[in-house]
Amino acid sequence: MMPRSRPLLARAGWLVAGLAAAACSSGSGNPGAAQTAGGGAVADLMKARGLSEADVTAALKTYTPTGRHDEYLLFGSGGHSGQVVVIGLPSMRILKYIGVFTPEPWQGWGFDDASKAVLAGGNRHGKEQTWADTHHPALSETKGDYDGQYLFIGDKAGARVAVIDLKDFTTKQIISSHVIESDHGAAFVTPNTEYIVEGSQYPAPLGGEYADVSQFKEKYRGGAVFWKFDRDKGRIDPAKSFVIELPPYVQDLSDAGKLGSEGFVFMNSINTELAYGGNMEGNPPMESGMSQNDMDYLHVIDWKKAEELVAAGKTKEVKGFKVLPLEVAAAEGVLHFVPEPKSPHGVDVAPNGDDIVVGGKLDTHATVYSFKKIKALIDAKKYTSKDPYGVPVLSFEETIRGQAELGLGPLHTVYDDKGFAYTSLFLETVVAKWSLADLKVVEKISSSYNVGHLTAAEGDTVSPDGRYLVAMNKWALDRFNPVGPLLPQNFQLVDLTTQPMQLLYDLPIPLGEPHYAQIIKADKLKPHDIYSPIGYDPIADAKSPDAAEGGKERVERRPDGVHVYMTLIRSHFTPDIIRVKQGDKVFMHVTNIEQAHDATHGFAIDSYNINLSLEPGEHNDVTFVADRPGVFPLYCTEFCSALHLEMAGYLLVEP
Ligand code: RUQ
Ligand code: CUA
Repeated sequence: MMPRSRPLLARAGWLVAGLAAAACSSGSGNPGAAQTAGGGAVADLMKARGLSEADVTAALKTYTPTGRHDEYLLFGSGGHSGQVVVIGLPSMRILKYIGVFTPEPWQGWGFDDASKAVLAGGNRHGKEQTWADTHHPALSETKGDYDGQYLFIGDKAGARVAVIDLKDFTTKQIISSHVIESDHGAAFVTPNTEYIVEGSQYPAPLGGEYADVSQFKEKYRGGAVFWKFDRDKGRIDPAKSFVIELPPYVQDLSDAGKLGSEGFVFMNSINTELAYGGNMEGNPPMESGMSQNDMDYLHVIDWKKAEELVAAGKTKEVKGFKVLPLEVAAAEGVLHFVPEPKSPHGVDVAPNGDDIVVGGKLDTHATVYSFKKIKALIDAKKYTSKDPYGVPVLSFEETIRGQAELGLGPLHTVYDDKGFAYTSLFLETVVAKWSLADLKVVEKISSSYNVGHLTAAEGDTVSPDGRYLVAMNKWALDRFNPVGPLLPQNFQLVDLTTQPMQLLYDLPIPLGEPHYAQIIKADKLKPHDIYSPIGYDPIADAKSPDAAEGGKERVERRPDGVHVYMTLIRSHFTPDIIRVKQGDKVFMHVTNIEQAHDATHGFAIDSYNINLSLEPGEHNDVTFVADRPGVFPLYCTEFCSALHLEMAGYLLVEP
C-alpha cells in the first residue's frame, strides 16, 4: 500500500502529471488543455472525495469506460441462491446471474416445460428442492486449460451437479446419483473433462438407506462420484458414471491431478476419529470429536484404475448406480491414504502438476506433497500401515516436499504464472503470497474480512495468468452501508502485478455465500448472440418440432387439449387472443421469431404463474390447465420497443 500520510495534493500533483502525460501520448485533444483543465479537475476531485493516490491508482486500474469490455470473466457460485454469478474483471461489473438449481424469473428459468424438467432432474429421492448450497464452479478443460465450453457446479445440500453450456450461459442438466447425501468436493474436472468429480461430505448409508448413527463405522460411507461427461452431447452420461465407495471420514475438498499427476484425484478428509456427534447422548460434540487426532487422511484416488475395474464389472449397484466397493478400491490400488495435518481444508494441485498443497486450517502450515514421491511409494507398495478399512497408508515424511509456515488458518491456495502460491488465512484474515521454490512467505495483504476461497486468473490451469486475484471474504462488517443484520459477502479484487500487491476493488455479493469462483480469459468465450435457426429449444439444443412460424400460427383443439402455436415479434403476439374452456389443458408453443440482437420478449399470464423469457429465435413450451375461469391479460415483460405496452392480449377462459 502507498503511505497515506503524505500530503495528498503533493502526491496528487505527481499523479496528475502522469495523467497529463498519458493524455499527451494518446494524441487526442489538446495536451495543454488536458494538463490544466483535466489535471486540475482530478486533483480537485481527489480532494473533494478524500481519495488517496492509491485509491486513484486502483480506480484507474479498474475503471472501464462505457462500451469497453472486460478482459476476464469470473464465474462465482451464488451460494444459497442456487445460481451462478458472472462478473467482469477488472471492472467488477456484474453481468449475469445464471439460473441453475432454483427458478430465476428474469430468464424464465423454471417456468417453461423444458427448464422445469431440468430442475426436476435435481429432485432428491422424488422430493423437489427449492434451494441449493452451490459451492464450487469448474470450467471445462482441455489439456488442463480452460476451454470456455462448459461450466459445472455442485450443490452441497442436495448432492447434485449441474451442467451449464457457455454457448448460451444456460443450465442444461441437473443430476444426482442418489448414492450420497451431501457433497463438498464438487465440481472439479479432470484435465480433459473426462469426468466431473463430486466428493461426498457428510457420511450416510449409501443410497439413502436407514441405519442408526451408532452404526456409523459399519454402515455409514462416503463416496467419490465420477460423472462421465459426453462433450459431443454436452451432457453427463449417468450410465457411464460411477461412485468409488469411501470410509466415513468426512471427505472435504478435492482437486484433479494434471500433467505428471493426471489420472489421479486428491481429496481431503477431516474425521479419522469417526466421530458422529451425540452431545446429548454422552458423546463429544461433532466439532471436538472430529478434531482429536493429529492427522487426517489425504485420499489419493487412481481414477484410471477405477475406470478399468468398473469396465471389468467389479461394481455393486446402489440406486441403479455403479459403485466400486471400498474393499475393491482398497485391495486393487485405487485408493491410498497419505496423512495430513489435523482437519485440513483446501487441496490444490499446482500448475506444475507435482506439488499438491493442503491448507492446514487448524495448523499454521500449508503442506506441500510431491506427487512423484507419492507415486514412487505406491509403485513400491511401501506402506506404513493400513486403515481399519484396509486402505494402505503411505508415510507422511516420505511424501512431503516440505511445509510452508504461513500463519493462522490456511484454507485455499491458488497460483500465478511466476511460481508463487497464494493462500487464504481465514483466522489471520490475510492472503499470504509465498514461493513454491523455497516455501517462504513473500508478503501478506489484509482481507476484509475472514477470507475463505481465493481465485486467480486462469488459476486452476496448467498455465495461470497471474494478473488478478479475488479474495472471497465471508464477513463484510463495516465495508459497506449497513443493510440490516444480514450482510453481503465481499469479493476483493487484488492486483498481483505489483509488489506489494494492491487491493483494487470491493464488490458486495448479496445473494448467498459464494464459496468458490473461477476466472477465465474473456476471449475464450464465444457465446451466441441469438438463437438460430428460429424456433431453437435451448434445452434440447435443436430446433423444436413445435416451433411456430410466421404466417402459420394456429390454435388446434386435439384430444389431449388445446395447442396454441404463437409467434412473438415487435410488438405483437399472434394470436393475441386465446379462447379456451374451463378445465382445458393448454399447450402453449411460443416462438420469438426475431433475429435481432437483444430483441428479447417476455410472455406472462399473471394468475397462471406463467413467465417466459424468449430470446431472439428461442422457442419455449408451457403446459397448464385452465382451471380458473376469467379474463387474463397476457403481455410482454421486456420493454422491447416503443409499442411494448401494446404487446399484449387476452387468455379468455370460458366457464
Ligand atoms: S469451501 S472456505 Cu465450501 Cu470451498 Cu472452503
Ligand atoms: Cu415484446 Cu415488450
